[in-house]
Amino acid sequence: MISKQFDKETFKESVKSNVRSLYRKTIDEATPQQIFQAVSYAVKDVIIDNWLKSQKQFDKEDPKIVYYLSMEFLMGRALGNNLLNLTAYGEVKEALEELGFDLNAIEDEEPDPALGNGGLGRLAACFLDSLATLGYCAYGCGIRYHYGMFKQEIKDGYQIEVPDAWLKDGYPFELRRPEYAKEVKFGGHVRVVYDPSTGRNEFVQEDYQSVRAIPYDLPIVGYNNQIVNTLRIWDSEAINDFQLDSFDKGDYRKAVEQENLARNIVEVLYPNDNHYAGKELRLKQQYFFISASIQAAVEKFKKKHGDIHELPSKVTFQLNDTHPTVTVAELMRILVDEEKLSWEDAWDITTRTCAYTNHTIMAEALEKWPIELFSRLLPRIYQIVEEINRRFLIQIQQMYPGNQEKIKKMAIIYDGQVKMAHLAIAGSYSVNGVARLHTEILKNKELKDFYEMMPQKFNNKTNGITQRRFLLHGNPLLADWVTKHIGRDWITDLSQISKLKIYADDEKAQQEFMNIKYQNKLRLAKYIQEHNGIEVDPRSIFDVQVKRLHEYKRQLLNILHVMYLYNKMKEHPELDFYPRTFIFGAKASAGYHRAKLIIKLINSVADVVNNDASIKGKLKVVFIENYRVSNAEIIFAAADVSEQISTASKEASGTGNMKFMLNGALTIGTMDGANVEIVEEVGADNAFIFGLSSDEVINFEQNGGYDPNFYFNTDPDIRNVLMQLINGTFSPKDPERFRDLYNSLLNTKSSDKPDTYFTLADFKSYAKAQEQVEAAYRDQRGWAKSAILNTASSGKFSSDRTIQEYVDEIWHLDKVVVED
Ligand code: H2P
Repeated sequence: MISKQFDKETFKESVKSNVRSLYRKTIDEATPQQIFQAVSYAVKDVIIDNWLKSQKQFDKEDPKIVYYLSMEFLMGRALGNNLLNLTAYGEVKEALEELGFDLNAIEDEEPDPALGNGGLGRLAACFLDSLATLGYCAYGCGIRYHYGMFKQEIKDGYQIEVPDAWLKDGYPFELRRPEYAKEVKFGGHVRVVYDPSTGRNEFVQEDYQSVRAIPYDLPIVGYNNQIVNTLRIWDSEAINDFQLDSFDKGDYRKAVEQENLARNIVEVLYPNDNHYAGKELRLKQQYFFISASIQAAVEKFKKKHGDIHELPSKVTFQLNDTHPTVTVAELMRILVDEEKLSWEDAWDITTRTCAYTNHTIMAEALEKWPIELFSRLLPRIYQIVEEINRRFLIQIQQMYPGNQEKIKKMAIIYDGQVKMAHLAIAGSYSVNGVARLHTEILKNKELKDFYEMMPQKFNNKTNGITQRRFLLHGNPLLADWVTKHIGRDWITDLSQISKLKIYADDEKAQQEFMNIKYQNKLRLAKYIQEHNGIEVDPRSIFDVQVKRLHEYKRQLLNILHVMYLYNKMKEHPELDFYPRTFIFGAKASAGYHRAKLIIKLINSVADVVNNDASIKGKLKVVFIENYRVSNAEIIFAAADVSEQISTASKEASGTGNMKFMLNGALTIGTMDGANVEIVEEVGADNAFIFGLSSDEVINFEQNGGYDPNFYFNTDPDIRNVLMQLINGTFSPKDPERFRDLYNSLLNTKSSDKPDTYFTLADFKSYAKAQEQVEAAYRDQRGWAKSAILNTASSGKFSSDRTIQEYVDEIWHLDKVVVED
């Protein structure tokens, strides 16, 4: 593909000339960062050709478009991924070698665009990759945060948040598109004017502040198909920069305010997942990017189509969680106020255009805006939500006459609050969960009333991940091995990977597979040595838990078990322990004190364990600083064991679990989220399942009966580990340091509700499953077989499969082929 578009020599010239024109340097004078920039611009040049071609083809064929609306896109680095998808990686690597550069080192110069927190944002990124690869026309719409997810530094075992100025050197892959700027209005009040000529009331927003939303487009390169889609992230600028005439008119304050508003809106991503903080600026961010995106989408539609009623057949707005839910009201505003449609017409169009994905059942994630804030910031939008609510309540009453309970539970506006999930459900034609179990819980519990009223809207779309980033790019050794055995088709059709199953029992294949794992463990061990100064044994079991730090994900259970193992080793030096390296990577939200304390605990345990010569290096604990997409690729490739140990029912799906599986790690996990489907695919013999089921957890939640003290009183191992949290074993200078964690597990003080994550209930079955892990690993052939079967059974978990299901069952998009 690449040879058709450029040859090596042209590419080399292009890199040289970029260095010259961008930096007035020759390539031997340029810094590594400058080389990265020059190479990226050369690659962008190639992408632009395909981008233009794709747009022409879209123009010609006029396919239906999905707008994936998301506050977060956790893209990770683009250079390597773009080269792979252009199928130019090898040739560019060679070209750069000829210039004296190492492509891997150049890739490391790229800032990791971290415009997301965790799974939700990374899912959006995988979806864009799959949409382009499958040949569907799609826009990602989001925010160009100037500071994405913070950089995590570990100082004295504690997390420190450092701002991540990812734009400071300029980001070569983005394209500023001022010609598509949109105005977005906040505040003021709405004046109702009767227009006798039409007999309609017109709603005029006055005394508002506004900002100009400027789109920046990032190319999303499909794999080997010349399709390039667009991720459009919006920046904001003041409408009237400092103007003297404002000053004269006494509007000085307003001018400054608008300037500040514009600056603040896109400044920073809220570092909170599964948690709603109720901050005014967050609602501003939401309306800002939604208003701009919907305006642009409607405008684009109207360029080609005369009748706005056709919108649902040409456009879907997919709401990634409730964060973009103002879409429902903004589209109504455009249709009613600007397109002058009747309410009924507008509602019909809106509810056939919007679709909503739910990503969590965590109560603290539910967005509920106080009416006062919502109506002050978005006065016209609030009026529209009120009217949607009024009509929705009538519908509920018609269905359940006299049932006040239903109104209370389902109203969009209730108790002084605007409930975004209810608005999303009322305004969408599809409501989906992200794994089968999660969708069942939505239908039978969390959203039961809505499901009973409108069952036809509900459906499941089990998450997926892109094998192109998480195998082809992240694990080149295994990718080559897979290709050698089954050909290249898996790259765009992961179901093909099941062909590897016939090698599971083959001794040579097993050895090769384990040898590749070993090479990847060496690569990670080197990274850990360089970044943590800890030496780990690549022959030990690499047991990994990487994901955001949250109590429900239960990193605490993991580290308590490490403490328990350590105690056992000390008490029974005669026992034969298989060497184990427990690897953690996690960011904690800045204000989430308990999560940060868990990080400190992990590091404190690491300090003691790693420096205790008596255990002969058989147990190591590593906390990898600043876990993010780029180091994730290295980590997944090197894992033997994948820790997926959330409290059953709490993890909607998980996607890290899928990345581990693809790379041949065996799961130790609860029957939660997509783990259920993973085990179904690979077989229970090739995973280690433990703990309460989601039904048991829900039963405890509804009927009580969980008493952590029972475990504390009856199990000496558990008591011992818990006592170590408050007797200074891991914090000799401050024995009280981990008291809060102790309390959280036993609830002796903080609240009368026992630990809602049921950590102690699962402790012993977890420890038992870990014993099985160790026993299984001793049988190297058996382990290799299971590892191969994990990779071979991961076909279902490609985001290509997920996207095709969205297309078939929700979006109904048309496939586009770009011809030469
Ligand atoms: C969330 C859920 C995950 C899910 C992911 C994508 C919000 O991600 O908790 O279970 O897989 O969305 O649907 P996370 O916890 O990683 O921030």
